[in-house]
Amino acid sequence: MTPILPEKMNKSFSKAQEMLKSAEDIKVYSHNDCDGISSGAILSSLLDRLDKEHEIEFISLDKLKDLKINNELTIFSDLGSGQSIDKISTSSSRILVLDHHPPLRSLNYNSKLSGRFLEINPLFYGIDGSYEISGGGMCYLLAKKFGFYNLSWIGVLSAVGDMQNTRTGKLEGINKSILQDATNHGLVDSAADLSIYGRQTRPLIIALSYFSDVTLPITNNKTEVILLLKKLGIDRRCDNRLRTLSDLTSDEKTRLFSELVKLLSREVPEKYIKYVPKLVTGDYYEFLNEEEKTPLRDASEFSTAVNACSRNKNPEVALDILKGDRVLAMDELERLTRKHRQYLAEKIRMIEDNELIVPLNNLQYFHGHGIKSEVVGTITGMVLSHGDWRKPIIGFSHVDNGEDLLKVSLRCSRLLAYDGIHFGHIMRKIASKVGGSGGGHAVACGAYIPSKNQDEFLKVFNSTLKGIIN
Ligand SMILES: [Mn+2]
Repeated sequence: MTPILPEKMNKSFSKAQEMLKSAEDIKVYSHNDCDGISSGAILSSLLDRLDKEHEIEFISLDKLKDLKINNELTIFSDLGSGQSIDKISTSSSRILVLDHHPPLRSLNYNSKLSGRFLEINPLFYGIDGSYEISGGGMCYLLAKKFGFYNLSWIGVLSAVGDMQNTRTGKLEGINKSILQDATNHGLVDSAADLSIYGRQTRPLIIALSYFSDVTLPITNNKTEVILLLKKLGIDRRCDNRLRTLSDLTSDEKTRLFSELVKLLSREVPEKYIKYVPKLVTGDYYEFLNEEEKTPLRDASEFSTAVNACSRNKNPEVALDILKGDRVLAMDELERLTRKHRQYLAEKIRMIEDNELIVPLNNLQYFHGHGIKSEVVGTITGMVLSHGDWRKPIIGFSHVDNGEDLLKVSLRCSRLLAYDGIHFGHIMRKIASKVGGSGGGHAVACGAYIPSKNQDEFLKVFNSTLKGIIN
């Protein structure tokens, strides 16, 4: 059963549709992550098609409070609900918020404001904003009102970019109906598969060595991967190139699946064994209009590419690609992702060579001296496999804007989340306890805290996890 949009929510989208129709000068502010950039791409494509003059800007959450409203209509996408944007509204302003993060205001808040203010948030209608719809999904629902079903594939990308498929390995709720629009229009193909990152472009021997939820003999060890593939009778090459997951036959995949389940079950504590199959299976989403064996063909790989742009302060490149540029922007994307990969490899080597990971009883952490705060999260995730997968890992890095702020990132094995721990919630509580703010997903979250409170933060975090971890 695919869910139908609640009638009241549908009505709100009709109102939003009217707001768009009657405006001639529009400004869009969208979040500068994969979901936010996808949101911006959907809105910008929609406004192009409606022949509406518009400008689009990608911003981080802390920038919202300083904005000045001076366009006829201002749209906030994938942000706004958690910020006091009502404070920047004026009697002549018209504001539309399309967000899926926990709202500060109630559904009827708009009646209290002098200007026009419409906020649409799934949580007003009992719909989960973490797993059932993303910011891009909200923007697609508006585009759908105008009949633009062919933007649905970007709604799928934004959900994957926002990790909304991580609870079950599939898209759920409204995300599923967006996927259905995309498959019905021949834009996306999806089916169950092994969930190994890099389906289209990453050679299997590398993809398998990056498996990091649990440290296995093959983790960070290509020689072991080659032995494993040999044992399973899976060729690692074809037509003079290395094979990727998408090259495997279903027979080969079945063998690989059983072997991974066996390896994992040997390694994890008893209580996790029931979650093991979930670690190695998940649906893939393939964009049928993209060339095969390119990073744009697979939703997870596409979202990495979008993130590479945003983390290198170049979200416009991703926007151009999402809006259809496959020439100039592609060269720039190629350059950015290469640079991004080199940077990550260099920093991971630094962490390893200097043995920067410090173990505490219930967590482990490192101080990423000189690591850009935009990528400390990515790096934290990648060094998890060099530490102890049973504990979460926290990475710190300085934010270079003069204020003495630390960016904090946490990553952990999905097994901890399957077992019921939500680190995003824990992060939010502890960050605010030490004078910062934060939150996020169950297995990937972050915060900003005052540098001087790093020790306090670690102490509280470590003691909070006592009895929860292990
Ligand atoms: Mn989002």
